[in-house]
Amino acid sequence: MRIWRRRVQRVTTELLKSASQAAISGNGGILAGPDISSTVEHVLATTPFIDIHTHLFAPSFGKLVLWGIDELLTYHYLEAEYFRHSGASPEDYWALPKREQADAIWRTLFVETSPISEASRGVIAVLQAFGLPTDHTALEEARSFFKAQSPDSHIQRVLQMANVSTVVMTNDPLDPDEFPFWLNGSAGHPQFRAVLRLDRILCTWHDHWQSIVAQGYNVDAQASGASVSEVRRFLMEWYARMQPVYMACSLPPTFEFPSDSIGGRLLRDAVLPACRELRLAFSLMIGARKLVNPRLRIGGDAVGRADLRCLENLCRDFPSNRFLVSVLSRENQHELCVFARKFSNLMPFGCWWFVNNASIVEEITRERIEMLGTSFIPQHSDARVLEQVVYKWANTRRTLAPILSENYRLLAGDGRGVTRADIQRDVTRLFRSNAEAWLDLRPAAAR
Ligand code: RAT
Ligand code: ZN
Repeated sequence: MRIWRRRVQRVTTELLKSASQAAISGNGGILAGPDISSTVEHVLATTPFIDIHTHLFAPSFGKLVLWGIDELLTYHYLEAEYFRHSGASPEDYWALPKREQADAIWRTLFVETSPISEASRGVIAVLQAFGLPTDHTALEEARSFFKAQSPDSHIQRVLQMANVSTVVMTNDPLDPDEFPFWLNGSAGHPQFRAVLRLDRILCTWHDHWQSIVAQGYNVDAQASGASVSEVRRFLMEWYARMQPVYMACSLPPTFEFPSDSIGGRLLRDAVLPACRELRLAFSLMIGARKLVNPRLRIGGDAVGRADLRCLENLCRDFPSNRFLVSVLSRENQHELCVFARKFSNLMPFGCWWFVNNASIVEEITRERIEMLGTSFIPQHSDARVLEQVVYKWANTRRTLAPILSENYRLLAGDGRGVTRADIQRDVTRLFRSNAEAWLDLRPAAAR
């Protein structure tokens, strides 16, 4: 982070110099070739992102708020890598207290090997950002540092370091750990906005319909009779409580629409009408094959290629609904761009989980720019541990810089010079305005 700040200072000085030269030569602020990259870097560094999908929680969610080195090390992306490198039995690992799990991961992935994977480099980048040692002795000092932080000021500092203005949470009204916080009314926070997540309703109804009954709604195992209107009432009441900025569901690659399954009916007859009435977008994250290795718990999901005709059908048959979509399979990315060109009620977002690696992010982002210009949301962090936003957003800015610069140079070569104002407008669109147009970010009082 200090490196990034120094870079911003250097780039600012260069920009001031070239701006005064441009004024003297009277070229209307058109950037000369060599100034394009430095301007892009500066604009990327100074424009705050709206992080439209995370698993972070506002400070009022107590034990659900994850931060600090032990949480960073036990991130499920790293747990999966740990099992691979160590050959340890998952059952033995799960039996350990968190601190010992973190010790084991540190030893295996950070001491006995070089932390060069995307997720392990992220931990190193976080240590570096806080001015902590990054060598194999770093763990204890990092623990003392994070222990000494007070949560509220630490949260503010981290969001500032990542230059993120708003984070969107993932809020499951049927999660027994989470819903008491909502019922106690302790959830509001201007920078942490809610999302009404519906996986348990749309994907695993049979395991969860009784929890909806327990909340006072008249639904049954087959979602028959009054169930659809009761689910709709459930959504409206949770909307009033959470003030979500959209509704969402993660779906398997086998997801089809239309479908006579319970999930298909509830989506068509309860969720989509509620989204229309509330003017909320519906987010589909498609492609996770749940628990292919259940011994790895949350790290045990894999990926599958989906048939995106489900999106074609949704976007065409429900033109008054808006769909925010991320797909997990690399093979589905091009198709998603094609559908976005056909349907303006479809907004591609983010490079998710197994496609959130610099090489694949670069490929996807280039493709999106070539096919969609600036009409997409390039990234979300999917952070689960607070400090992850620092490295995830630094990575995004680093990957975007050469891609945008190259596109502006191509544009200049084709005959249209670019100004700083052009670049700022485009980056603002990618980082903020597209999200502002698709998410209901108004404060509760203004709804
Ligand atoms: O990327 C992840 O952390 C996954 O575990 C999933 O949570 C995914 O992001 C999702 O929201 O379903
Ligand atoms: Zn997620």
